[in-house]
Amino acid sequence: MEIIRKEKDFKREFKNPVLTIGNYDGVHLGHQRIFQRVKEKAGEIGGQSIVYTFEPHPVELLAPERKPLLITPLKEKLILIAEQGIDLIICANFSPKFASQTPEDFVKTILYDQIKIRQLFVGHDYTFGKDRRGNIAMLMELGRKLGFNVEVVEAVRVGGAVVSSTRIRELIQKGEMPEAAKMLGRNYLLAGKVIRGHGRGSKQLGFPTANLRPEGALFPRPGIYATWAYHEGQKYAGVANLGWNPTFHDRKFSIEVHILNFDLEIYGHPLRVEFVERLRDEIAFRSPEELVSQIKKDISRAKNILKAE
Ligand code: RBF
Ligand code: MG
Repeated sequence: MEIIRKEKDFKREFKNPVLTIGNYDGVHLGHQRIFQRVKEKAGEIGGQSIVYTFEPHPVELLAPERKPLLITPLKEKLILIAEQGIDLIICANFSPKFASQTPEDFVKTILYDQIKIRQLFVGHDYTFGKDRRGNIAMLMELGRKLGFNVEVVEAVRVGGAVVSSTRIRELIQKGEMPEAAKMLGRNYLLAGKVIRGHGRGSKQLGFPTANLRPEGALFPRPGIYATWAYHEGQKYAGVANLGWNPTFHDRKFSIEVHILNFDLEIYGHPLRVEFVERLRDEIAFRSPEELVSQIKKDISRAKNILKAE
């Protein structure tokens, strides 16, 4: 797998390129189906499988007030796409100049003249370019004219509902993690670095927490969660709290994870946290002791859910 981010690097020979284009925020089951089709086709014609995506998200540049919270910040997105077994990711810089191209020019000069695509796959609802003029009908027309195939990949449904990034964002923000996971094809996760908290978890409560400074900004609904944490390739069960620690009258929102069977100092280290199931709301307890006894119950429920010790 290779990632190309500089325009000068697109200017090379690709072998029978089979390409899909999209924002691909979430790398959800619908996206995954498209990637599988791209790989299959590339296999059939002995070509390279390519995902063409953008950074920043086009909406960020064109309509920042409507900018969605990303399900997967760039780094995460690239890792997840790479895990799909795609040969090459082209991540184009979505600049004002880039945005000023007409959809026809983009397809002709970049996809056709430069990359020389043989086959293009797009999602069922794909549109691009100014006023969304770039759409499936236009791509098919251009494909006929220039000489490449266009195939539309149908939506994936989970329990009758179409898998979409918008729906997944909603589920995450409602704390409905199992439902979000069904559409993502994986648990929702936040990746980031461990930062210093109050130190109160370990000193006062006996339940130390790793406080996460996440790369992304789409947080599950505040509350207590059963989690998996990944640190240096190891997977640990745990419980997380997203909230304001009202028992201690803290004001700052924090994301903290108590990792089970773990006693390393990991300030400054990268950590990934998967949110598996929401357990309850955060509450203001009358005393730290009451909070501690509730945390013990949270841990035992989390172990049950995660089938972990
Ligand atoms: N703080 C609260 O004020 N109310 C809570 O309901 C609460 N629940 C928690 C549940 C778990 C599993 C964990 C790990 C922490 C919880 N906390 C809660 C946060 C706690 O106040 C915090 O970890 C310490 O104050 C250290 O920052
Ligand atoms: Mg802490």
